[in-house]
Amino acid sequence: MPHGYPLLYALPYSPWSEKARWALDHHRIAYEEIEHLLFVGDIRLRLLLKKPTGRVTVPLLDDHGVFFTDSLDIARHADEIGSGSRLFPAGREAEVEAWNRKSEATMSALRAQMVLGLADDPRAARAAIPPAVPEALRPLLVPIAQRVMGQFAAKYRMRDDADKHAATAEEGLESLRAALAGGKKHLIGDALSYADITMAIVLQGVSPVDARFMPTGPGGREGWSRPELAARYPDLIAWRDELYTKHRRPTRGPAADARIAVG
Ligand SMILES: N[C@@H](CCC(=O)N[C@@H](CS)C(=O)NCC(=O)O)C(=O)O
Repeated sequence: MPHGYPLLYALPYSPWSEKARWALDHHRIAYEEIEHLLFVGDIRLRLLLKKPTGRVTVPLLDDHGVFFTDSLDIARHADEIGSGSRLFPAGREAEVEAWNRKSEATMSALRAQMVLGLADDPRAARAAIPPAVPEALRPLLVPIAQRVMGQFAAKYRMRDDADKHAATAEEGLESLRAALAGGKKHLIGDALSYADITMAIVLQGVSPVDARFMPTGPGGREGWSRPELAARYPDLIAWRDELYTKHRRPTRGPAADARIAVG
């Protein structure tokens, strides 16, 4: 589209989409957000990108016909065109990228554990069905929910290293803790960088941030919480909460979680 704002295709509850949104918002870049829908939304992305096969994901930024197909690229683009302080400090880009790789690995492991849990355990799948669905329909929806999660697991090859997800998640959280030792507020220097953003968002899969900042997806707060990890890493959750309070504006009312349905 030649006029208007850049378009951000995003899943409201996805940590990957939140990384891109945060970078754009930090730089006070105006954009229009278009909600991605699981699976059906892929068709729209394929048409846009002229990519009939292979994996398509959100976030995707369409800045007047120039496409940015990865959250890191969107954040870099925001740094180039935006008006906020730099999220990729000069000379420290490699460190930011290393933290982003750590974030990807940790978030993917946490997501895989959650999705495989829903795909393989009918009770978990039943609990993830939105409260608004009438009781009588629930048993019918359980196998459908499990099949959808199974397809999602296949898209991201989550079963390939199923036995490693727990260790990968723990390793990511431990590195974050080590880097923040001594009460440090930032991973690089003493200002907010994309390293902070990318690692703060990992905690969405441990203990979701206040719903005023972003909603939780299928399964709600309970489905996205990992009480055993949250109990082990309260320092990291407190660090994430402080970053949000200082650097991110609430966009939604306190009861917003309740309005989000599956997909
Ligand atoms: N490396 C990509 C990964 C994005 C990614 O994994 N996105 C998932 C977030 S849950 C997605 O698009 N899910 C929706 C779908 O697969 O339909 C990025 O950082 O943008």
